[in-house]
Amino acid sequence: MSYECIITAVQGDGPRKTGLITLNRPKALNALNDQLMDELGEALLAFDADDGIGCIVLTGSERAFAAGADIPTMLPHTFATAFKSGLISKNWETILQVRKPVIAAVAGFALGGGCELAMMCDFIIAADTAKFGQPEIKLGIVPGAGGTQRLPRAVGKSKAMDMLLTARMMGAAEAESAGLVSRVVPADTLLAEALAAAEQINGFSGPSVALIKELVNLAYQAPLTDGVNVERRYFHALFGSHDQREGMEAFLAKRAPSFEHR
Ligand code: CO8
Repeated sequence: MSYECIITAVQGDGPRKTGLITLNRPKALNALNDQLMDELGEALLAFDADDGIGCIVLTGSERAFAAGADIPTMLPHTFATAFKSGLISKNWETILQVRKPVIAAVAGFALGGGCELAMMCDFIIAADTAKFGQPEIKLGIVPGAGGTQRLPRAVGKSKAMDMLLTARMMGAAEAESAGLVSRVVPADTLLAEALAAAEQINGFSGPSVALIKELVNLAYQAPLTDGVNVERRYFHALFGSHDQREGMEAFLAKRAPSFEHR
């Protein structure tokens, strides 16, 4: 598949590979327009449907993961056209349909819709150059892809209010201490670190991986007791899998497991 606003590649040496998606509108700091979001949605669903892919890494350039939704595209809209068209691409939340882990590898700016897109990934590995922010207030609008909802859940109310109301950017170290990103690495090792994390996940049993993703996301939606009950059912269910027996037998035999993702 050839795209104009993203680049896709398959990476890795193991039996399950990593789908790598690179946002590629360098002149606009990877601003997220309809075409880019439609291509991204298509690429994400294609990797999700491919049994040879275990994990997806989403990245941008050294200068920007993405500097937000495309401002020239938004400018002419009225309330009526924004509402009717669903401004902007229908594919803004396709990433939430993906059942495989999606790791954001963020260097440079992740602003507005770029920060929201990174927060829709399962975890964020940041380069020490990363800068996160929700500067929509400077444009006379509010975030539109979950920024006011996911940022407080990630960093707490006070810091989220500070960032959303003052439009200040948060550097990588602050983002890590606030819990927005899982780790910070030197910029020149960002992609290698993200691909290594993906490779590690690719080696585990696919059903375990998919269910852990589903369960952690459930922690943000369900009351604690309901989440724990669902977790217990999935825990029991995996005793019907090949990979449970293989994983435990391999541990006791002191050998590496050979998972078949079933
Ligand atoms: N949209 C379009 N083009 C952009 C964007 C953007 N968001 N950001 C930067 N660019 C372009 C600039 O216009 C410039 O283009 P040109 O060279 O043709 O003039 C080029 O990228 C380089 O940018 P700068 O010259 O400004 O570079 P600087 O290093 O001086 O500054 C910044 C970098 C700080 C990132 C600056 O460009 C900036 O502030 N950008 C805007 C950031 C912003 O406001 N983002 C939020 C946008 S609103 C949003 O994301 C809402 C999401 C809603 C989703 C709803 C889904 C349903």
